[in-house]
Amino acid sequence: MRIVVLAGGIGGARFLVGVRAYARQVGAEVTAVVNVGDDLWLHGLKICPDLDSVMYTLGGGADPERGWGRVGESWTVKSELAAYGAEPSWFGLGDKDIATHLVRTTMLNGGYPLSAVTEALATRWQPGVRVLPATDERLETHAVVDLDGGQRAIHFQEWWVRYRADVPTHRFVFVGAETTKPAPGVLDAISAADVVLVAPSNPVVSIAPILAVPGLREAVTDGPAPVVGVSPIIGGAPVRGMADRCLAVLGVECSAAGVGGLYGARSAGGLLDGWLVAEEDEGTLVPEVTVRAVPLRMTDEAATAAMARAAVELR
Ligand code: GDP
Ligand code: FO1
Ligand code: CA
Repeated sequence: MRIVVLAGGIGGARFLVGVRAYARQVGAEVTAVVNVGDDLWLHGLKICPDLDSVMYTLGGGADPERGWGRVGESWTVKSELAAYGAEPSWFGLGDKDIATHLVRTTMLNGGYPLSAVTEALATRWQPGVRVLPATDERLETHAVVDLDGGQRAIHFQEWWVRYRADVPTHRFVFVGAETTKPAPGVLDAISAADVVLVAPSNPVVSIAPILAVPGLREAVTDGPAPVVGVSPIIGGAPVRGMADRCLAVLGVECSAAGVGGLYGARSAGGLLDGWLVAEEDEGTLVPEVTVRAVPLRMTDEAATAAMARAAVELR
């Protein structure tokens, strides 16, 4: 069996740990197609938060409390940058993490595409699943906000980290998306898949930018594989993060039904055939989508593998 997972950062990464465990039980191959809309250039370095969350988490090197960056991190470079007054001061790079960005940036400057760089970095981390960026090209999520008396578009990281999503926001824009194409391997993986899983990632700023890559959404919706999503919202709230604020920008209710409806039924021009919701959300209805309620808290690998199994079996 071949499983493709559309994934953002922490929710995607933790889900992939369970999908990998399930895949080992049944002898399946897993390909993760990961959001790049959060990516940014900082201090001359290319940072890919969601790809790194996936790689570090699957490789056993992620910080479990923060959910991003490396475990056992030190912050010498960050404090040295602060001593120079180097901006932005609101985004902190750890020393160990910086090594990743140095290797990545050197390879990108040497002409390698992000997908090849990601594969090279994975040689160290051995994630056990194929990790592909959604696209090799620049696609940046920006938020259109009211700031300093005017309307401005700011980078997703500035919106999320600096303003904590707490600024009047009109919409999100996936800058550059229209001229990107899926990274090598993405369309082949989708067309060869037996099932496409949508991880319990932020639907607005993790999954939507993946689907904004021209041709990618169509490959999923028009492809042979059933599409099953897993709700990141339990009992009307995100398990962590600020998906509630992101959904509010779209005018979508923060609930399993709200997100299921946002994705919509594949049979009605949307994305999903199946929608896995939490036990707490039993009775959730999404028109023309098969909904099932199971435990959805990714507390450990076994619990998450059971989620992956339930998702695959919903197809
Ligand atoms: P980010 O890019 O680091 O923000 O991570 P993602 O977009 O991949 O995932 C963020 C989402 O993961 C949030 O909306 C959370 O609600 C969701 N999430 C985190 N832990 C859990 C969990 O244990 N179960 C479920 N169902 N969702 C979770
Ligand atoms: N999130 C923060 O809240 N503050 C930070 O200083 C920060 C630094 C950072 C550095 C590298 C990296 O890969 C991720 C980092 N994040 C930080 C997380 C990042 O903002 C994530 O994209 C968001 O949490 C949403 O996906
Ligand atoms: Ca993200």
